Amino acid sequence: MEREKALELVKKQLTEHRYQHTLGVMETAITLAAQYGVDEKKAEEAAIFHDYAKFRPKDEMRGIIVSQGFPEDLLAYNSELWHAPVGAYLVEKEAGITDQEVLDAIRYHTSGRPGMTLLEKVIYLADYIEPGRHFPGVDEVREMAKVSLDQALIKAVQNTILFLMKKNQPVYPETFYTYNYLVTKLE
Ligand code: DGI
Ligand code: FE
Ligand code: FE
Ligand code: FE
Repeated sequence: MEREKALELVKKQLTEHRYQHTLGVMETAITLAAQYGVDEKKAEEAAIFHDYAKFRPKDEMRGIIVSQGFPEDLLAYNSELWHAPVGAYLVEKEAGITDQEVLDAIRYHTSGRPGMTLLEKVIYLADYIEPGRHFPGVDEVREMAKVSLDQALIKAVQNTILFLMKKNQPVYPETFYTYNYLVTKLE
């Protein structure tokens, strides 16, 4: 889909702040894609749509997770996790995106997954380091991203887990599996 058309569709789904975040993820994802040999058009499309479902009502998201047979253990964890798989579903249904690699990059942008593709890594990382992000440690990850996609990704996943644990929040198992996969692979 053309960038302008995709942005028009997604803008209607988001707040202005979240739309600006999306533009940041788009620019960052294209840069990372070029740097690490990933299809730039797929990176652009996945980035534009990655938070498509962010503001859907919880009841709607819960219903989609159940009816589509998505992992129901999601329902026992933070509802912030739900917009990723639900987004992949709605982007196909409502925006007509059919590229499974793009849809998977949306599906796994919050938890990652073992065996994640380069495109999935690019979207996860772009979401974490886009210029609008200001949390502690983000500059270090931005610097690492210039050198190693995997090292930067490990740091991002690690920071996310530590952040949740410091707040006594549960961590979704898939997030731990992603971390274990990334560090085991590098040994
Ligand atoms: O949608 P964004 O805010 O751009 O970013 P995101 O989709 O990466 O993450 C959304 C939220 O999900 C973020 O506030 C942290 C939370 N989160 C990420 N991984 C986990 C998680 N929450 C729990 N409970 N467990 C996780 O593993
Ligand atoms: Fe998100
Ligand atoms: Fe993220
Ligand atoms: Fe995001």
